[in-house]
Amino acid sequence: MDGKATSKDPQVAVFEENFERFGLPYPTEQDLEREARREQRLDDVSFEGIARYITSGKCKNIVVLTGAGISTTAGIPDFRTPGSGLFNVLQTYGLTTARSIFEIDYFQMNPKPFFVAAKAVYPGQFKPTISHYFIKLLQNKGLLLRHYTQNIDTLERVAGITGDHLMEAHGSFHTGHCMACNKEYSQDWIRVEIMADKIPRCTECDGVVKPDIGFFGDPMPDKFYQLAAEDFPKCDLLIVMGTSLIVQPFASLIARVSVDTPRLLINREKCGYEVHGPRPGFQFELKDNKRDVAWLGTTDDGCLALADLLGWKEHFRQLIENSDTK
Ligand code: CNA
Repeated sequence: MDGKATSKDPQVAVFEENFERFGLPYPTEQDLEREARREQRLDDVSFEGIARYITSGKCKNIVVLTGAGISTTAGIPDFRTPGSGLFNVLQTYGLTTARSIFEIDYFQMNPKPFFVAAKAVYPGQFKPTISHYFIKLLQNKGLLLRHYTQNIDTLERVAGITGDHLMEAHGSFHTGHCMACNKEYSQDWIRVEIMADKIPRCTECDGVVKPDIGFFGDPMPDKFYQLAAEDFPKCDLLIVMGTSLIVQPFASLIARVSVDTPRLLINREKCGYEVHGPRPGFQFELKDNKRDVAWLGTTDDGCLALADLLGWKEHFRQLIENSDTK
């Protein structure tokens, strides 16, 4: 994953080059004007308006973007929530930013905080949340074009969202590699070491074994850009849940849908005003806002409320009831 980027940051140019290289070029002035001239898609710029749009038959390709906030009710701490975030846990190690634990230079110097954090989010200990099942419900209804997640906890897979509908933008714990000799290790082998509070060490050369999750400064996988180029031009609703929209280039995805595409944020607080993409971040307060809606509260409550408005309450209940991970 790449880090927080400012508009002057040379990293932003690198992301843009990659989006362009994989087929999602920066829009021209004319493109933006054409998009802006299109008819407003929501009959009302509200949560209810979004629900009516989903059931209107005009909304067929929903892209969902998520972050750590959809997994906090599963018991996995996020980075930023005061008192419970990994941030607080890691202050024990004298780190001033949670980001340090996912920085390769810091990891090479001191891998311990990373493995403490990894233990907290390691796959196999947690169950998906209502929010994960809502995304699965969108898939079952044939409306989910893709779910882009920043999470590394693999709970979307546990909820049954299939690999072809999923982009794990920051990698996963599925495999790991020795930092010195590149020997591959399985998730199960690494799990045993991490759960025993050990730093996993290569059986061949004693190098540190790092799970294959993206660190700050690691390039995003090509697949991330390829899928974005495929998905964003046809996305007709963007749902963003449980993320502070700080990490780039993920955050810039909200600016890759056309300027007439409705966007719904379900989160504890508003965010995503400045995302350094080709189009504006969220513009909830703009006088002539035609498409951005914020629902504030927990993502689980937001998903339940939306399912209700959509008339999917019973389907949703059944899906959660029938999941074998209850
Ligand atoms: P973040 O920066 O910690 O932001 C989380 C956001 O979600 C904040 O705006 C919170 O207020 C909000 N939030 C937390 N809980 C809820 C809730 N129940 N309902 C509604 N909103 C809530 O996390 P991001 O995902 O934006 O940051 C990206 C990093 C965090 C990624 O690189 C992840 O890999 C990394 N991370 C992942 C996990 C995981 O896999 N579960 C856990 C912690 C960190």
